[in-house]
Amino acid sequence: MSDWWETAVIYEVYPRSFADSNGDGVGDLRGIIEKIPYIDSLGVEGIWLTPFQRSPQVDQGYDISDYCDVDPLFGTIADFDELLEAAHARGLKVLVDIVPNHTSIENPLFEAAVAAGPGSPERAMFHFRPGRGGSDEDPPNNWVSVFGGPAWHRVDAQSSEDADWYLHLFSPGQPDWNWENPAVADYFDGVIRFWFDRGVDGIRIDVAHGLFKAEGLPDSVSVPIVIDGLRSNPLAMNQVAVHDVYRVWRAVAEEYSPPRLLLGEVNLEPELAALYTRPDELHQTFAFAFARLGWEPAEWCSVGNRLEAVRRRVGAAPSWALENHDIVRTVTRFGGGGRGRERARAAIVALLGLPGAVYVYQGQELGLPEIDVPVEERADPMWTHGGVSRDGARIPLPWIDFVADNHGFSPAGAERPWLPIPPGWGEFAVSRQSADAASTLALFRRAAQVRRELVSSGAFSPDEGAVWSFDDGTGLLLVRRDEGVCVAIAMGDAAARLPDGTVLFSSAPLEEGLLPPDTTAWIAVR
Ligand code: TEU
Repeated sequence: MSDWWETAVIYEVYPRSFADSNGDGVGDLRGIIEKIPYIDSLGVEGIWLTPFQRSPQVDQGYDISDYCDVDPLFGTIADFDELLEAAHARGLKVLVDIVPNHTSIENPLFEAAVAAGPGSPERAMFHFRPGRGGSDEDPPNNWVSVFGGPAWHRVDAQSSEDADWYLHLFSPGQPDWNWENPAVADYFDGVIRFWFDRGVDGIRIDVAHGLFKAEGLPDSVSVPIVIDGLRSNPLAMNQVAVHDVYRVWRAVAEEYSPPRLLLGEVNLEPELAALYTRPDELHQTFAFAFARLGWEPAEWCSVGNRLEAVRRRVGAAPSWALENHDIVRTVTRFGGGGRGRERARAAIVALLGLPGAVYVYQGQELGLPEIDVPVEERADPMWTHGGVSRDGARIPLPWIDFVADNHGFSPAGAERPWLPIPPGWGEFAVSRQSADAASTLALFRRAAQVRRELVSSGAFSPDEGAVWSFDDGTGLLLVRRDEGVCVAIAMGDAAARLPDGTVLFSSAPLEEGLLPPDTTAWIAVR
């Protein structure tokens, strides 16, 4: 028997930007409840909700001050229960985000730690250290934060008695937990049980490769690796002890019936991420090496084969994604304009044809482009701390064509949305695309439907393998699946000859055995 998540298509909802029911310009849980029929109409198996827990919103909710409550900005815990019930009534699974690497400076435990002073047991739940030689200016070590700038913040620059700094791998509003302290593990045991007991089907674990830091917090001797503006410090991530945490969490997930899904955001190369899906750890991790790629066929192919080699060794199928709230939208990454849109359509159809789970980010089904948000409107702390702005992938969804009421994102008379809606957004509106058989939304719905039929007819085995190949001459990328289906993507500038077989689905009409450029087809090859 395979588990539901092995072949599921999951829709990522970023609550701030999905639907605003109360007119404050920020999306909320009641907005999501109203749109559950829409999510269901996409043909997906479930929803992943990014953080809506209590938070001062320094990092749009990834700075959680109470892990077991809903932020008033998004609603109440009763709203959450209603959302869960409404989703389950339609057979949709619900995943919530858990952020175990760091918390918020407004977490009462952190506030208590600050108040208790240097050397206290309260401070031992975090990483407090005096500056180098007790210095006010020189932090305890040379680590930089993922967003930029030092990874340390002085507790109280005014105090002569308190020389401590605290560690924050992300913004200063997000102090890191000290996972060496068993009290932290106990606290999170309570957190995951709280959500499992409420009936959620699984959790997405933020920065799942974080948690532990190298012993003694030594200076970093290498320059951090910077990918898309994010700094990666090997001493601060991927420490071996983190695996013990997931062994414990896996046992907890399996106390429930049915067992709850553990999905890790492990932003590491496939061979390292693989360790997190050993049989007694997480069920899935995102295929990150793939998620950030541009329209680069040779790269797709080599990453695809590396992920396949890992799958064969470890057993867990990849979880495919090309977009999320941190990544530039595919339409733009793949070249922008009409061609970028065609490629984004080809790409999502390609993902839906692959074995493994598929994660789709809200708006991807509408072909939304990345937006260059005016500097004075940017809200992302990564931007404030010197990195790139991720706001352009977080613009509120356009539900209706009319400009009024923020394109239907908000009710009548609402405040302006938390990020400005760009001119022309109505072109992408759900109402408009629902009525157009040629739209990206209509294509997505058809592809998800055909995938679902193929899954139920047994054409997607959860332990299925695939071989990726790319022909530079023809521009054709082929993914040959064990179950006799081939995913073909024409990634070059000319049409490519299709492999022999029956076409099961294509992202655009085919001509005489030829796959036009920027098109994907699924072909039954036997
Ligand atoms: O992003 C995680 C993230 O930025 C890391 O995986 C990073 O790429 C890695 O540590 C570099 O080594 C998540 C959320 O998706 C994002 O929105 C948050 O800002 C971030 O965590 C902090 O909670």
